[in-house]
Amino acid sequence: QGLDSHIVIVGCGISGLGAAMRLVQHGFHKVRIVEATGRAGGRIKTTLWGGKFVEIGANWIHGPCQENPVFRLACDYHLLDEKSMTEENQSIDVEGHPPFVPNWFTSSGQKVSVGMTEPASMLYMKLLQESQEFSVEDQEVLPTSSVGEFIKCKAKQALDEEQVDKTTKDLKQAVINTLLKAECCVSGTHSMDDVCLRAFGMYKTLPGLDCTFPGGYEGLIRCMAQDLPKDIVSYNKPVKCIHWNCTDQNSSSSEKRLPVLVECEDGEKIPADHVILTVSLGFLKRNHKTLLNPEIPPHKVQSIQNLGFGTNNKIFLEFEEPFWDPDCEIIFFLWEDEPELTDVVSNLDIFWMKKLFGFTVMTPAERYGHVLCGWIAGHESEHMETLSQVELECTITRLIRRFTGNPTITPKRVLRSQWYHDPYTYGSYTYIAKGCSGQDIDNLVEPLPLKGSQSKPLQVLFGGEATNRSFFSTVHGALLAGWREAERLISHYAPSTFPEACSS
Ligand code: 6YU
Repeated sequence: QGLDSHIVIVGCGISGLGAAMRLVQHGFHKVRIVEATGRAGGRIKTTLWGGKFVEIGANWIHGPCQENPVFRLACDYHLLDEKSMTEENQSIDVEGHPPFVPNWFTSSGQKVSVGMTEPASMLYMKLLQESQEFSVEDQEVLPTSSVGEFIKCKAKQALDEEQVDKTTKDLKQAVINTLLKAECCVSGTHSMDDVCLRAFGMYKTLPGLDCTFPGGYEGLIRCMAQDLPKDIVSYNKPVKCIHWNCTDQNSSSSEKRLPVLVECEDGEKIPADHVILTVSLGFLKRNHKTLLNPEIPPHKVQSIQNLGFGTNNKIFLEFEEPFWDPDCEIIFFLWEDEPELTDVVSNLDIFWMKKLFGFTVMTPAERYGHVLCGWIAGHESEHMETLSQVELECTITRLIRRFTGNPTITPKRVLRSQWYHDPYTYGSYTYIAKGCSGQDIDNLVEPLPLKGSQSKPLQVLFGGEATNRSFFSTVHGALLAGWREAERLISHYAPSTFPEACSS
């Protein structure tokens, strides 16, 4: 009888697709995915740019090892290159920070040797490591409430204690500022001062040296979609409101028996026994008041508001010739005029570009040519999205000329992502904001109606990247969250077969 349940999945990102695959594999045959846009993948988005595949959204499989379900799927679908699949690659453990070979450039147009930047980089990495070691369970009073304050406070102490000249000290401070801005991109936050110190260790890294998809991340989405029954996804169908605990007077008699009615923007109302909601936390923050009727209970709303959802964008640049070393994998820009330890800029309109910490080099060059991927997080990134293409190109060109000291260098092509202004995402990914804890994620996950209610259970379930306690902000976190909610329904209807409902 359970297999006849009508299940609507809202959102065709990897979480929604993963939930659908799991349900269909277990015999549920009335599963439908409703997607607001005209494509599958959500924040996995590959585009062809000048004849090359570039990733507008997710870039890497973070921690490609057997424990990572995205890696396993990608291997099964033969989407990775040989090197990424080797035992050796899977066993390298870099704890989330791949050891990219760097080139450092300063705002006065100098290239600085790695030897000169290394002491500050090592101090920074040591402090970052320390900031991950506070335990969520530990009740001790923390030195600061945020990761940013902790790193800046400790770094300042270390720099003050050192007997070095002002130039050396300023260079070290500039290195730490650049690495803090890079960390804003990793965490998807405006400032590391907004990221909770107590919960920073909650995010778990997996072994394996991060790898990419030679044919684009979206190839994974295409393979997953092909494994689903035809026409299971309805595209260009934004959901307006999910009516739950529902006794809609206007519905026909057959619809009346179902407790949920999914109202779409185009007027269609889809009756359902269960809905799995996989929209981004950014979308929920903006729309939670109207997306569910009755409204989401106050403690869940509080957690939606408290958890962080920030912006991280990319700016791709293509050059005729590289200005970086042949072995360079990452380029860092050092601003020499910042008077203090900081990861934010003072005037967005004028100085937004100071937040761009640098570029990763797209490798191998035989595949990409000479392409860099710039990274910029926070409100500065949101501001960058509003600029015209011409203004963006002019500013970026000036920036590159200044840092390389080459007054004629010009990128051939510039392409950016604009995740904050995407009306079905509103940002990039989740972070655990100051004052938050894993409890906020647990609150978000809690299905509706809440436990103890007399109504039909499991009417609205919550998936998506933001609902994964250990792997929020990632593709594998999103996939596991989709599977978790599918398994919640499977075990609801066949408790003896699936005693463990929530495994992630
Ligand atoms: C990863 C990576 N990566 C870069 C950038 C971004 C992200 N991530 P989706 O949003 O995909 O799907 C929801 C769907 O719902 C969508 O299709 C909507 O259109 C639809 N929808 C919305 N409203 C609707 C409505 N009303 N009706 C119907 N449909 C509706 N992850 O593993 N590797 O390299 C990166 C990166 C620029 C933007 C990433 C990366 C994040 C993933 O992309 C993201 O989590 C998943 O794709 C989300 O899938 P989903 O299905 O949940 O939602 C210590 C500590 C620090 C913690 N962080 C460290 C990890 C670092 C994270 N790495 C990120 C870095 C990059 C570069």
